[in-house]
Amino acid sequence: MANNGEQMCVAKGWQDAPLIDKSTLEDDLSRHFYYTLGRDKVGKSQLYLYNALALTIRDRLVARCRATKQQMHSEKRRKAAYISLEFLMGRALGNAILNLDLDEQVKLALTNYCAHIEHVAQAEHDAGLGNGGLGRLAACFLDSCASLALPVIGYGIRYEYGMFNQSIENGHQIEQPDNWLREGHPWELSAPEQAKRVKFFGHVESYTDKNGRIHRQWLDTEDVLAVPYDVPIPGYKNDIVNTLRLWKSEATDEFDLGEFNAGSYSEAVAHKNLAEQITMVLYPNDSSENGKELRLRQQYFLSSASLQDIVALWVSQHGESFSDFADFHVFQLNDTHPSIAVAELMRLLIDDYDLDWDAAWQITTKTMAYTNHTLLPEALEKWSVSLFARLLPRILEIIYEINARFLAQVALAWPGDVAKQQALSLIEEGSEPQVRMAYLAIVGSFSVNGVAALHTELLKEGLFKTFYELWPEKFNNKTNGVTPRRWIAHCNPKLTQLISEKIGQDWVGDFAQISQLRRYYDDVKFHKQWQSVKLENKQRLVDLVKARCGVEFDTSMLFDVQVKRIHEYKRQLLNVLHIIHLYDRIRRGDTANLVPRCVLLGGKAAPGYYMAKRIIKLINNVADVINKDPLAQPYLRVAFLPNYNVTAMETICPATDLSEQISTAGKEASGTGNMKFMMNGALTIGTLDGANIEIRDAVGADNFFLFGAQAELIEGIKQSYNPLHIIHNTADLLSVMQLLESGHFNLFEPGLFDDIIGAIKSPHDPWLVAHDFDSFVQAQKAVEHAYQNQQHWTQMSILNTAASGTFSSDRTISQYSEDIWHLEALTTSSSADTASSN
Ligand code: 4GP
Repeated sequence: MANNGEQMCVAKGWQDAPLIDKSTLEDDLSRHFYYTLGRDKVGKSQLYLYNALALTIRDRLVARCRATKQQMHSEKRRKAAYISLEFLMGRALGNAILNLDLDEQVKLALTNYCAHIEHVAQAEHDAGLGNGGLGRLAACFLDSCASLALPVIGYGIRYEYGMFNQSIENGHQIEQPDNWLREGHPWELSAPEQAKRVKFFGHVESYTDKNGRIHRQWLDTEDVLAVPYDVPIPGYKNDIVNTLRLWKSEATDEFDLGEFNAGSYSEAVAHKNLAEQITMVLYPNDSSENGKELRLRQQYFLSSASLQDIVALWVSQHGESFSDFADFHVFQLNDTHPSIAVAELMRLLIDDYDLDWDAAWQITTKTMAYTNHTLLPEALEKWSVSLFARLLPRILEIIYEINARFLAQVALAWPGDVAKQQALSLIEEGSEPQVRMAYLAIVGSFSVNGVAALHTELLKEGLFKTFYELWPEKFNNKTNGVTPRRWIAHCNPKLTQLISEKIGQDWVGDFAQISQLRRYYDDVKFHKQWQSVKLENKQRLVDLVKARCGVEFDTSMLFDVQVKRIHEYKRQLLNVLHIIHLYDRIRRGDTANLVPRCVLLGGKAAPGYYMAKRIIKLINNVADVINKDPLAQPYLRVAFLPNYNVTAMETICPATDLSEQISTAGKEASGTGNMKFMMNGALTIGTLDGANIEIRDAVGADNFFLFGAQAELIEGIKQSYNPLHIIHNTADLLSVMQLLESGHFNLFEPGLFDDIIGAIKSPHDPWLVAHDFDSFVQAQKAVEHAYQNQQHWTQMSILNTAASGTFSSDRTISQYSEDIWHLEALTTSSSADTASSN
């Protein structure tokens, strides 16, 4: 160290700086408010106060992040990289305050500004860098990795525009750009000196070196700079702060001066614009293929920059020997989106570091692991070979070589079976040949996992059957989880306090302990406390629904909620049919056993997904008719919450009584909303799909409202599916369909729902809406019956929370670490800061 004068000079005094204790928080806040931001008044939006507070908290994160990095890199240590095109982070402030245990100090410091944390927090924009489940899972995983002190770095894209903002106009979804960085993003720190160059276009040539070895060279490329922005990820009260590194694309040169001087201003900046386009916007499609060139560019940009980053760090620390690189690295590919990393790592090792094919392949297949998130065939990404050839010619060559060697293996396993070779080839033949990205991921990875038990089985039996026959050892299940920090401790403080009064506070960090709540199953006093927490949470949701939808919810009614992406397989349509059925009953005066309920739906539809958008319109029209009908008022209220996002869910799930998880069996890979609701004491009405099955097993069949066809029967049902027959033989459904077809919900918009009606009646309806209707209605009746006995309902609610221990992402991440990553936890020093503050 002594002979590195420069490093000494920069780091002096800070290298071993204390982690900044709690007692200076108040002073730091005013310093940032007055000096860093130059303010002396708190504005209406409290934006500056929020920024000052975020910077104050960030100081504490930075100090811990540095210490974590030192530990992570000081010795040879195995690390994981979680590579994902999506991280649906939501807001950072409240979560950071919780994890750093700064609640009290923040409250106190804010009193100087007559401000309250709940209001200040509103100034933060959601970091909506993801579409739905897959992106939010990545965010929960980062929290768990840090909380378990695991050396894991997240790699993603710093989209300028995240998930679009949704508003509802005349019942229709309207999309608006999500300019989330407009007011700055105080959490990130950029590191332009660590930027990487990513190649595109160009062509490939051979050259022979002085030893007579032939190499391939990717030449005349159009390079783009990847600039890292680091977001700190705090662990829960353990002083570990991991990093999420998000890449922003920039032009390698600001602009072409020659052209600029010649007067062609627009041409001069064109290159810059093209480069910056890559990370401009998140693609708003979940579970579906995209096929756009820009998307492939995003995928390669992320994969290349992230791998270069890791390889560069390795080389700087250990030189250019890669013999034990695979012992110290593992790359978890979040779905097929970054699966091009398989070919990119090969390219880096072979072209840049001179490894031969076999050595590079050994390393690649020992470091790559792939998670699949959906069974929907349309989500299995494919890219046209011609696009690949133009955009990434060297990568296509490598994919061809991987394929040739792989097909030789297939030929050995199934001699003479050409059909097998065609079926498994990484290249799908046809008039427009395609690269099958999921196959590339499977061939290049040592681990392939599904995200719930049923999902993994269905992958093995269906989508990836032959791969499973070839490599059964690669396949494993990792049932999803969600972080109890954000999804109870942060979003449901009242429940958190109540639970902690009973079983102590350790459950937040060690969620298996939540099962101790079972002891209070018969405790009537506890039931009352549980109910009053729910009531307060319901009031928060009532306020939100009133403010955002103008609909009056009533806390005394059952809160029935379905919030998630709008997708036909998730069957919001089935939910609407049930709502119409309830309305129909009210109109007929059949209200004897009707339990008054407020139904909330929310979620975004992919902008190009016609049916999903029509379903949103139907929900809104039905809500409108029902909410205006005085007959319905005492029994039924319906709202569609616009712009459903992470922050909205933080108010929704603590207030929910009934969680709707009603996908067609075999279609929802896992679900994670189902887990958030369960943790907060909601009961589930659901099909035997995804993680619902495990939820039901955990809480017991008596505490779960089951309905619908089972996955293994679905194909059989489809063979002779006759929805018209079902409709005519199910009085309730017939009546619902008649109401729908009469135009009752689209009086001035004739024909508006014809396509929806047609889909329900179609013998080819893949979602079997009509088939499951009656079973759904019966299960809803069981819900009503159960809700009438409030004491028993409360007991079931307590049991749901108590049984949710296994759905913590800490459990999931421990399994990833034990079975796939093989990481050793870092040393934590959770006591240090606490001691200094006391
Ligand atoms: C989702 C699945 O649809 C959901 O079942 C699962 O819980 C989640 O991933 C996390 O594993 N898939 C996507 C997607 O979000 O874009 O494919």
